[in-house]
Formats: sequence, structure tokens, C-alpha cells
Amino acid sequence: MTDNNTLSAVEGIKVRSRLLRGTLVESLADPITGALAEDDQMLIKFHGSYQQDDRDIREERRQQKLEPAYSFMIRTRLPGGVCSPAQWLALDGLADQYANGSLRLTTRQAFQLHGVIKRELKPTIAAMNAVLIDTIAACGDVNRNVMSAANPHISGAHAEALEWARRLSEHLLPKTHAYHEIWLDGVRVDEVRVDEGAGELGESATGESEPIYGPTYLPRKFKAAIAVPPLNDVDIFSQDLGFIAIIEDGKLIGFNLCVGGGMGSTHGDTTTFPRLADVIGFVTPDQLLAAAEAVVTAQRDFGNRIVRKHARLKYTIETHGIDWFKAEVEQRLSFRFAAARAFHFEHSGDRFGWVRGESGNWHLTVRIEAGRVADRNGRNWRQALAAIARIHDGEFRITPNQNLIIANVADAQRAGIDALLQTHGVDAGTAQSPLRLNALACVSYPTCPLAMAEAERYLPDFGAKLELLLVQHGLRDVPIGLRITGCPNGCARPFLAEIALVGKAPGRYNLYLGGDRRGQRLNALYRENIVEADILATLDPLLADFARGRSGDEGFADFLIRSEAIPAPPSVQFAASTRQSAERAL
Ligand code: SRM
Ligand code: SF4
Repeated sequence: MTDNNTLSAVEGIKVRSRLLRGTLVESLADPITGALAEDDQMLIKFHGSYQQDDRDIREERRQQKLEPAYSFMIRTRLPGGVCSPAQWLALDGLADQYANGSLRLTTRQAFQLHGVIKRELKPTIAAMNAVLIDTIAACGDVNRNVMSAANPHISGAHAEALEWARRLSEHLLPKTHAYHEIWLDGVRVDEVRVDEGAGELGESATGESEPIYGPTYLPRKFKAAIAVPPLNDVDIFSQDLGFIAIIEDGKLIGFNLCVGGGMGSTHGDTTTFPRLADVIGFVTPDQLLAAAEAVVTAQRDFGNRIVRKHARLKYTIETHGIDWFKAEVEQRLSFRFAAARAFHFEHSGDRFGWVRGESGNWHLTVRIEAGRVADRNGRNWRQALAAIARIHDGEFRITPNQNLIIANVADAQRAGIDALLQTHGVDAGTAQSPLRLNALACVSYPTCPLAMAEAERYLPDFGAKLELLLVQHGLRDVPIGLRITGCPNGCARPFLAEIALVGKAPGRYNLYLGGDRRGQRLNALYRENIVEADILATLDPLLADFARGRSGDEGFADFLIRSEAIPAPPSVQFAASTRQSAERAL
């Protein structure tokens, strides 16, 4: 990275990579090290994997003069977070066969396996593809997993939104054959799918070029999602590209288009910041793919390829202005955006327990703390879900809040599923406090190389202590949003939470306050670099005031702003040309 006009080193790696091949084949075959060659460590991200090392034993290995304990994280592409019971069972098997014995449900509705060693990467990825789950573009400077409102069976509009998420994901997939050559010995996934009789792929590669991305792909990662109001579970305003479904008389008539959201920042560097997406207009369903492609290519052409930490779409928009960006996108299209329509979000969390959908079938949302599916402390989630997968003929759906929906269950199967959960010491979580049910935590230690403090492993402990404080103030049943990340990259979207802990150093966090329950307002830094006792001592009087002064079902951060305990942080904006009724609806 450089501040002059030289392209960042990553741009060079991409351009030399021959459409993402690099020397991955040679790196994988090298028996001397558990690592990949340096350039390949960057390129493998486009294939859905990151090289990592176990940070718990990094120092010990260093002292023993051993190379770090390298292993790989593998992330799937799973639009809308939907998979079949057979796919679940296959991934569950891989967790034991090649990974660390757990499955991780991510904040973008995908799976991650951790701890796969280099020589087992290829068989693991091949085994995923054998059950029609690929990992293409799950990471890297491309469009990542496309998120969609979590339960498509609740209404026809939800199902349509999921279908659009799938099409968008396919449309923006890299078209290089590199993935299939390297991991599947040249067998293309769409060919495999056709053989399996499950080919709903839409467009696929026909030649070796990247018509949307070009040879250097995007300047940085790119994220897209579809929200179906009144639920903003996908945190639509944190996405580079967001579509808010507009439903009239039960029918999906189109989408409001949002651009330029993002969470990542660097401590102490005010040129980096979280940003809420702007709403720039309305598109009909048949305009969605073209609009998305125009946004992507505008970012491809104008995104910062010199300074990587300024390369996300949010900075392109901050640099040029939202109205310029909108005009740039429109001139790539044969139509202009209509004015954004009214929409209203009520919350961004999940609703736990059984719910009945339009078809009459049932859906059970279960709480999986920090998304970690494992058998631990008598709570045997892996066993329970594998047993359910063996009898379930609906689907599994990962929610953007790291939880799971056992979806599309016939009346007659409900009792069996409840019994299996009970047998394995787990339940939907409905008896837990709303604080514990809705909290998010990123992976952080021991696998994340960027972690500065614990997150996933700290959530149970901190959650219990904060819950105790809530109980003392009579607030146990009040929904208060808590998110913890091990650093300010923001993988659990902490800057939208009412209370967020963002890792600064081992055992030390920045405390943020001020997000809302609808995912429409950023929070702000309240206390810097403090330890647990100070965090709790800071929250204690604020919660006491809240308990005394709360009006109706007012949220904690709404109260803090109303009572001027904190200033009002920024909320969602509309491009000047598209305000109209949509803004009033907020
Ligand atoms: Fe993330 C990097 C984990 C969602 C912003 N993220 C990482 C890496 C790969 C660390 C690295 O670069 O080496 C983490 C791997 C940890 C591990 O051991 O698994 C990591 N991110 C995750 C996951 C697994 C967190 C989770 O607990 O679920 C999520 C995977 C989602 C998926 O399935 O694709 C995950 N990451 C997010 C989100 C939330 C979202 O996308 O909705 C964000 C904030 C939104 C955004 O992108 O602005 C996010 N991750 C980042 C960033 C900061 C990007 C930036 O603009 O500055 C990084 C660091 C980077 O890219 O340089 C990062
Ligand atoms: Fe790692 Fe930071 Fe993301 Fe947590 S927020 S997973 S510590 S990069």
C-alpha cells in the first residue's frame, strides 16, 4: 500500500494471476511448508479460503523455532443462507473429517470450516462441491455471498427475494475457470449440477474472460443483500449494495436501491469509518441485475486502487458525492431510477421458536450463540442438527444474526424435532433474555489474524455479566442489542448496535453506544480502551437511568439520545434527487 500514485501491491498480484490461478497448484503441492506462497495467500481468498495460524499457540511455536501452525478457513457461498439437509450432513461430516470439529454460521449467512490443513484443502472443497456447495467468491475483491431476508417461506415475497439473491449471486460470479481447474480437476460446477439434475444456475461461464470485473476484479470486497421489510435482519444499510423489497398488496413490485454502506475502520484513523448506505432510487425486479451490474462496474472503474483501506465503495461515494455516483450509475443503464418508495423497518433481529408460514408448514428459529455449531458442555448442537437433518425434508436457513431456521416442517414432524433438540441438551432459546438471544460476536481469536481482543469466546461470559446488570435494574426482558468484535473491521456489524464492544487489545475494548433496533442508525464511541469492570461500571448508571426514565417500549439507545446522555449519531440518508415519501416513512 502506498500514498502516491502507485497501484497497491494486491493489484499487481491480481493482474499477474492469470484470472486467479497464480501459482496455487504449485503452492498446494509444496510439501515443505503448511503455508502458500505469498501471492497465493491473497489469491486463495477469491476461491473462498484464508490461510490462518492458531494464535493460541503462535508464541509457543515461535519459541520452539517451528513455523506457525498453519491451517485454512473455508467459507461457502450460500445465497440467502439456504441449504438442504443432505448438504448440512455433508458439511457436518467435513467438520470432523478435515476441520476442527465445528461448523461456524457467519454473519453473512454462510458456513465456515476452520482448521483445514493445506493438503486437505482440495479434498474438502471438492467434497463441498460434490453436494453442490461452492466457495467461489466467498472472499476476495469481488461480490461476496448475497444475503436475503431469512425466511422465504413466510411469504411469497420472501421467496421471490431469495430467488433474486440467487440470481444476483450468479450474475456477479467471476467467470474464470480457475476454480474448477484447481479444486475440481477441471470439472465445472455447472456441469456437475446438470449431471445431478439440479441445474437452476442461470448464467454460467462460456469463455475465459471476466466481462463484468475485468482482469483486476474490484478494488476491494463488495457486499450485496436483499431486505424484506419490516425485517432488516440483513442490516441493509451496512451493505455496499442493498435492495429493499417493496411489497404492495402482497406482491413484490420492485426494490429501493441503496449504495455505499460498510462497517470497517481502523482505530485512530479518521479517514476510515463505518458508513450507512444511501437510498438512491427504485428499480423494478427486471431492472435489478442491470442496476447491480452498473453499480459494480462504476465501483470497478472509480474505486481507489492505490490505497486499499480507502478502496470500498463507501469511500468512492464519499470522494465523489452520492449524486455524482447515482448519475454515473444511471448513465451505464438504459433507464433512470424512479423515486424511492416508502418502506418501514421494525427490527433487525430474529424471532425465535416456531412460526407458521403461508403454506401451513412450520419454521423453527433456534439460537446458536455466535453461530458456533459444536458439541460442548452437554449442549450438543452438532449432534442435534445432524439428527434433525436425517429426518427433515425441508431446508436449513442461516440467519444474518448467526442463528438457524429449521424451515418448512410439516405439522407431523414438529414433535420429532422438538424431541431431538431435547435429547441433545439444546432448545430454541426462547427462555433466554432478549439480550442473550440477539447478541452477535465475530470469530476473532484464535483463528482471525486481525483480532485484537476476544469476541466469540468472550460473548458467553460478558453476556452473562451484562444480563445480571439488566436483572438488577428490572430490565431483563427488554431487548437491547449487543455486538462484540475483536477489532474495528466490524464483522458482526457492531457499529449498528445499541451497545458494542470493539476490541482494542487483549481484554480491552472501545465501548460504542447509540445504534437503533432497526439498523438505521450508527452508534458512536463512548469510552475508549477500557476493561470489563469499567465497561460494566459505565453501563450501570446509564441502565439505571433507562430503567427510571424509559417511555413505553423505548429502546435503550433511543432513550440515551432523548435524554441527551449521548449525541444523536447519523441515520440513513437519501440521495437529494430521491427523497420524497420514502424519507417521511422513516
Ligand atoms: Fe469479516 C476480514 C470473519 C463478515 C468486515 N473477516 C475478516 C477475516 C477474513 C480476517 C482476515 O482478513 O484475515 C475474518 C476471518 C475470521 C475467521 O477466523 O473466521 C473475518 N467476517 C468474518 C465472519 C466469519 C464473522 C462472523 O463472525 O460471522 C463473517 C463472514 C461473512 C461471510 O460469510 O462472508 C464476516 N466482515 C463481515 C462483515 C459483516 C457483513 O459483511 O455483513 C463485515 C462488515 C461489513 C463490511 O464489509 O464493511 C466484515 N472483515 C471485514 C473487514 C473490514 C473491511 C473494510 O472495509 O475495512 C475485514 C478486513 C479486511 O477486509 O481487510 C474482514
Ligand atoms: Fe477478525 Fe476483526 Fe473480523 Fe473479528 S471483526 S473476525 S477480529 S477481522
